[in-house]
Amino acid sequence: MVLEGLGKSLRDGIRRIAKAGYVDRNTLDEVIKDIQRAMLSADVNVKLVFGMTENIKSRAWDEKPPEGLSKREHILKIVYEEITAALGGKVEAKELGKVSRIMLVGLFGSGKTTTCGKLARHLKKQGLKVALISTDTWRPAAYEQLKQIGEEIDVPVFGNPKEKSALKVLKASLKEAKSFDVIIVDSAGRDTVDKELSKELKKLDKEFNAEEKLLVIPADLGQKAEPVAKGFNELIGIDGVILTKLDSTAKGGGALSACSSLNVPIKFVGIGERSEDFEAFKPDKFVGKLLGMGDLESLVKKTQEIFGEVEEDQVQAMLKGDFNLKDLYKQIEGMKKMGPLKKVMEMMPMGADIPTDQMDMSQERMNSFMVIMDSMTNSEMEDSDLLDKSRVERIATGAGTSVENVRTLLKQYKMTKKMMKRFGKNQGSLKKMMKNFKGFPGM
Ligand SMILES: Nc1nc2c(ncn2[C@@H]2O[C@H](COP(=O)(O)OP(=O)(O)OP(=O)(O)O)[C@@H](O)[C@H]2O)c(=O)[nH]1
Ligand SMILES: [Mg+2]
Repeated sequence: MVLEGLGKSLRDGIRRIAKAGYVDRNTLDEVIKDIQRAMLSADVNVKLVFGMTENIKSRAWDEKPPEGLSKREHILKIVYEEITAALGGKVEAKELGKVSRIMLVGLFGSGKTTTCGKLARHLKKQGLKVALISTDTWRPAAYEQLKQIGEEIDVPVFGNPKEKSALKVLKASLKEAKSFDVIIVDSAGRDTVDKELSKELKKLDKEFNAEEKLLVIPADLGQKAEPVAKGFNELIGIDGVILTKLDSTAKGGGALSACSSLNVPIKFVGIGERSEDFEAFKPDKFVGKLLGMGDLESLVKKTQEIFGEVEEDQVQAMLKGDFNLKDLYKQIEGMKKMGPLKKVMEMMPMGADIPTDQMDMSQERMNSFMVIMDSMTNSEMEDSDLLDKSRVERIATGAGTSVENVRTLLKQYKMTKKMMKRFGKNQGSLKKMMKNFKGFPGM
């Protein structure tokens, strides 16, 4: 889970407000203290944290709840809004839309090259013909690194590992990449925002005339993201930020709020090393997820992406507990493509509270489960109640495994089904709650 520590503390706070029949000043003060502590340990700037908590306090007691909202719900809404504002909510990034020339810039090791691949994959999935150009003539094997990433996602990469002038590489590559819808240029990093970097980037930018200059910043910089973003903005002017490595730091809150306070929109976040670990950044959704409000929209989208033919009403049916072994089979197939179930569950309301060992499934286990299910008949897959002792024995023999392994699979299936149902229920109450919160952005 991204920003796990911050998320947990914020969820605890929210839960305390939600649970309280009546929110008095003491309760709110205590919750605010917890929120302050959590934000500070996520490296959010002290002034910003205090500003935010002052806002919560004054709004909570001064503002009259809008019609239809209880005082408690109103306070929850205020807390949500103020946290969103602090963590990037001031500037909502516009969709990239129709851009054809994108350049990624940033310091050494910030994740530029990896992010080029992620962004290319993201745009390719929108049906665009994407090409990558490596202009990094500094880092040894920079071209090869991008080339390999390009091969993984099936996107052509242009460049010339033998040429020392970045500008020459760019000029030649642009000729080759003429027929593509979108061109993404990877640039070389430096230790600091210095003159030399500025000179090179300016030259490249003049030639390329990027429509989107995106600054790649690693989230582990925390508050130090601010001078970096400022520096790059002054040097070459940036259109937005891609915040990487949000998965591997507790300081992400600092980086998020730093960009927000500079009025630089965060357009995407990187949440892992794989090319699919990448998301468009929507502050309200992001904070909704942190606060455990779930994000059903993305879940359904992701599920559709993986299961292709599964329709939303089927997802809804699964959430109601209508989930048979065929669905589990498809789910395992999907999981093999996208990583552990845990990630999907994190997108669900309160998903982060599920003990992680309950959903750990190794590749080996997934394979063995699939082999077992391959030995079942169609009607057994549809109705697991048919699986009596003799059928289980037959299946074990057919799959070349033990009866115990077949039982483990059935146990796992029942647990998943139960979990799905539980989430389904949560979703219902969540929707009801959201209905009352008419003012919630994006919900
Ligand atoms: N966990 C995690 N790791 C990431 C993420 N993005 C990039 N990385 C890792 O960060 C390291 C550096 O990434 P690169 O893409 O090579 O960074 P770069 O900015 O191109 O580096 P230079 O070209 O040397 O300046 C690699 O090990 C990546 O796998 C992310 O979102 N999460
Ligand atoms: Mg690089």
